[in-house]
Amino acid sequence: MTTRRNFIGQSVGLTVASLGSLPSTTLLAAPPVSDVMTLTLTASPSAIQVGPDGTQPTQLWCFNGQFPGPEIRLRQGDRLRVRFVNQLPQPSSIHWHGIRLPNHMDGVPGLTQDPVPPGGEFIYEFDCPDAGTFWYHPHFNSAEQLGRGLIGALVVEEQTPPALDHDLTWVLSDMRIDPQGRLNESFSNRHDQAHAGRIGNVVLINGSITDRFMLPGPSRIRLRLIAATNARLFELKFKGTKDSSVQLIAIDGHPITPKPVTEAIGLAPGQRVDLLIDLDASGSLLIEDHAYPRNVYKLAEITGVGTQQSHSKAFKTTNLQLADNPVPPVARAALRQARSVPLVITGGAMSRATRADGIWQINGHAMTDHRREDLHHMKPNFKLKVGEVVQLQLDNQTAWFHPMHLHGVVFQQVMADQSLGPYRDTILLSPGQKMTLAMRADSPGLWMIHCHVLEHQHSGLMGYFSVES
Ligand SMILES: [Cu+2]
Repeated sequence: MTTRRNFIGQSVGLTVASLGSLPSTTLLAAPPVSDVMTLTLTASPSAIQVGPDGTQPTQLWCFNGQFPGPEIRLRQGDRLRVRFVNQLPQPSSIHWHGIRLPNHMDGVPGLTQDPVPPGGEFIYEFDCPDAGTFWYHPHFNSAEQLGRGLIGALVVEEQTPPALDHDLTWVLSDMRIDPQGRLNESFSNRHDQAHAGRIGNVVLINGSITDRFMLPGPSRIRLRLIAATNARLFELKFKGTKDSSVQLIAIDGHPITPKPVTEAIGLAPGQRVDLLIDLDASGSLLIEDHAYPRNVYKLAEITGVGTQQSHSKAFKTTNLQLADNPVPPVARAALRQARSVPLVITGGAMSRATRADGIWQINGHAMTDHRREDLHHMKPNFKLKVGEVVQLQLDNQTAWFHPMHLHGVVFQQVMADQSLGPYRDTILLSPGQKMTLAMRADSPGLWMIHCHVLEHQHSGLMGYFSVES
């Protein structure tokens, strides 16, 4: 079994995180009651150690000098006000992935705002209507800007957060570095664009290769996983000691009926899951990633240490059903009458559809940049009225995986029996897969639809839809 302590594929030992250095641990601390959370996020270059022992600090781009950027935590219904300062050598922006917000706050240069130039600033201000696990990142030259480290967690807590021992966030990312710790700067090269994207050789949890976490047991843990990689997929298997259990409680921020995790959980770039882990006093939970069968590795091990009077014992048999978010439901009748919109994905290696203007296409069109001049001659992929329900017929005619992300909305997969799957904002299409999504347009504006493999996005796999009031 490979671990992450060294470059993936090499054998290694263990790093132990003492309890004091656990990343992003909140011990039942309620956030201060506030209606508006105000902060500044400054994007700038920083050198941070991300590689194994013996490597040099890696030259990254960071929010507030941190990698990942600071975790933003606020309460459902609260307003977030962020002063974004761009100290990068190129334009940038911030997109608030999964947050249902007004279009002009969505952070997409050329579509919802002008790019924020080097030395420039922009104020983002919006309410957070949904509780859940979200994240933020630039939406300009994304393959490079996220690949250099500009990612961060955005956690919206429930009005009455459930009683837990620990509420942990793990921002999962990867980096492509050399044995000295230098970042490979061949961002969005043609090979990565046409194949599976930029997959790194170190996998990081909250920016660290630490793979062992000790928690006082027994304990009940909410673990928020955010796939913030450029391209790497995860297929996580959980192996717990007999009195430990893992339940899936939310997908892309939105609650589901809790269900025991009995098989691998897939997590593609952009996606999130919330897990409820009951950890025995001296139990342990091993998390392995099986996404790439030739490179199975240990992502992490969580171990219970000592004995504490935990909430866990009492809560162990209780379910944790989180309250639904205020998403307007898709009515059955509306869905039956809904228009079908085809979204055919073509291109990539092993395809004859690869062309000079872009490697990938949606309905035959490649959108490769966020420049306004590019958008002038690009029509929206489809147009909706506010409140309109639509069936999106996705058809992946390529040999590659594509996690498709829609801005400004959540959607549900229409299953074979016509039932609707969980709310999501990003869904993974397998090679050759067809899929129907039900979606209701709620907010006017121009909204992106794109692959969250950022090298695919950069080489054509994006478009947009308009919602008119
Ligand atoms: Cu893709």
